[in-house]
Amino acid sequence: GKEKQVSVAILGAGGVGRCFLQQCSWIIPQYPNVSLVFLSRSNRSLRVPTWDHELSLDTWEKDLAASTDPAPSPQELLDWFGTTENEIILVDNTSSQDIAAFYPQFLKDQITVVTPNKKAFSSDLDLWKRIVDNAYPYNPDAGFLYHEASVGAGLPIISTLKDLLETGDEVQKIEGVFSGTMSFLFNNFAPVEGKGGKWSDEVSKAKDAGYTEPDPRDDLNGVDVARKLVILARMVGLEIESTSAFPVQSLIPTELESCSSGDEFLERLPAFDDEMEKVKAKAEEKGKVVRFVGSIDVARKAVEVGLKEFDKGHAIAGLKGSDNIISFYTKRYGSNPLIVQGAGAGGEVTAMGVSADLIKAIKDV
Ligand code: NHO
Repeated sequence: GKEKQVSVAILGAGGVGRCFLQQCSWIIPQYPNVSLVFLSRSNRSLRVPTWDHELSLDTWEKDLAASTDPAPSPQELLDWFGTTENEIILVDNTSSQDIAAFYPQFLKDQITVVTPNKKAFSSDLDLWKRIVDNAYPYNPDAGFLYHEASVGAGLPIISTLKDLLETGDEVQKIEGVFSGTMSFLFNNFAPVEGKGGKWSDEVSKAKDAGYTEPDPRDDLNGVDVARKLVILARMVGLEIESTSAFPVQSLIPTELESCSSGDEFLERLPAFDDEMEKVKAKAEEKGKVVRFVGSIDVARKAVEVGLKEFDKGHAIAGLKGSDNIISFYTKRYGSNPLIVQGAGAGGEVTAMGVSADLIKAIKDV
């Protein structure tokens, strides 16, 4: 609302968090009633001394580095929020399971939560139910919840699905390329035209471009795609227990499953390039290309994640860069699905999903 004082607390200043803070330095000054009051990363935090102060969006990096305050626990944060009448918007740019597990308490205490963190919505079903039950509108007195960037970065996937459902459409199937990393890898490793690069080289490039999760194995094992499908499947009413409740194809060679770090994994990956070459050649023999896709068949209650071969003329085969493409097949749209396509990974576009949610939250609280 316009009259209320709104205090924004931001957790996490990594790849997405930094870009988000940059975007905030443009957004927040446009709203005179909104100020930044808290900022943390895993080992440090900064907070305003009293609620009428605000943190600087120009010098946050230096200020945070100079701070000696550790990051508070979620309970400590909640207690601190309890000392003001201001509306609080909590932005969780971490990938912390502990923070995600605390969303129900934040929401119940009328804290609004904005996040790209997939863990809250794709871990066990019980946590998801407690989050939904404790958020507006199921609990009319609770905080609002926004997580557009948890699927498709800044693309309107969650909001489109919500609009379809809330206007009474019947969603029959959702399918597409849900991983910016996988899209980048296959578009470059097995392009429609030309030979394509070496698998392990492309994996390193995706990591350097900031497309991958902090550990690239979280993308290659299919779990990142599985998480996004769990989020969407639950929204359409399928009670999926977890990402292990359906088949997920992993692209991690068995021998490398036990690597102790992402770096060790990247070092040893070139020895397995031949295996991926065989997958590429098999599709090529049929005039096709291979892509990593996910689908939700609502009537069959079936979720699937893995490699599939596509004709070279197919929209999925022709994707570029780190683009996602997601098709919603519904009763209203008939045989021509509603399609959303565009960049699906990386700090800037993911932060945009979070920033756009922040603006919605500022208007709603
Ligand atoms: P980083 O760079 O590891 O940053 C995490 C930050 O959180 C660090 O500053 C760390 O110090 C801080 N932190 C951790 N625990 C904390 C705690 N308890 N208290 C305070 N701070 C804490 O991770 P990213 O890349 O910035 O990601 C942040 C979140 O956004 C994660 O939950 C991630 O899953 C989510 N996210 C990222 C991306 C992306 O492109 N990087 C996307 C979506 C969501 O659309 C993107 C996507 O799906 C990418 C995917 N890999 C794909 O499709 O290929």
